[in-house]
Amino acid sequence: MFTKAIVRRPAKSMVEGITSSPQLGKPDFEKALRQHDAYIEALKRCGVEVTVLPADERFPDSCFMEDVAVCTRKFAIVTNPGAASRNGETEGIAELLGRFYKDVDRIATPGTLEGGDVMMVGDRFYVGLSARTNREGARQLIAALERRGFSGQAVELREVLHLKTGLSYQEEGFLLISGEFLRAPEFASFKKIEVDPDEAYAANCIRVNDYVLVPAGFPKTEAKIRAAGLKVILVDTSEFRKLDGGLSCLSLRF
Ligand code: CIR
Repeated sequence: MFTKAIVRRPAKSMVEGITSSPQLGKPDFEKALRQHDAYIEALKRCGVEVTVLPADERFPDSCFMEDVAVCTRKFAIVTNPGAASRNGETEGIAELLGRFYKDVDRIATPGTLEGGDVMMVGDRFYVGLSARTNREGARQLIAALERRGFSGQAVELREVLHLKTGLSYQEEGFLLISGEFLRAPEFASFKKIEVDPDEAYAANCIRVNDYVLVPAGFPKTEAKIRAAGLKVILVDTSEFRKLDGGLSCLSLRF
């Protein structure tokens, strides 16, 4: 059960954000703001109280709040983003999380880690080894989890930006899964909801209490999620997609 979420408003500088999909064009800032409003409303509809942080123009990607921390039911940990232009986004995050948690840890250099690489499945955590999260960062996170009675394992990834770009856990055993992860032995025992390659972006959905937030415009994936008996709220994220950002990236949920 999630009771809280933290989001950061998009900055005008988001048009300079990191992207591997320049062919989608630059994000439209005004439209991104309206989509962000709708995202916050969707989280509220799921029953969470949303803390909205002001935009930080220094960091074009700072609306992708998920990457600066990992929040669990016992503790939170501030990450150490592997993208140089994003590393400073962690400034002030320990103090912010201290308002909600007694126990706030951190990932330290030479470890790098971004929250998009961390998937929580109950008390087990999967940590993607990506261009942003290195082995040392994953090792530190898993050690921090184990000290608090959780467990974790590292997962190699090759094709996608973050682990949760390619898969996302929807509770009740359901795993939305695409591309390189379909045949990965780590995920063999889940009830897989397979995302077709032409809808790969929709592999990043978020389960928030009774609902699954699903990006608008991916009808096959939406239908499969509904067919699994899950309740859907559609949220348009077209402007964030232009920066490789999905639904999970836009918030911390705990
Ligand atoms: C970046 O490349 O860091 C941003 N443009 C997108 C971050 C997406 N975050 C996520 O998948 N958790």
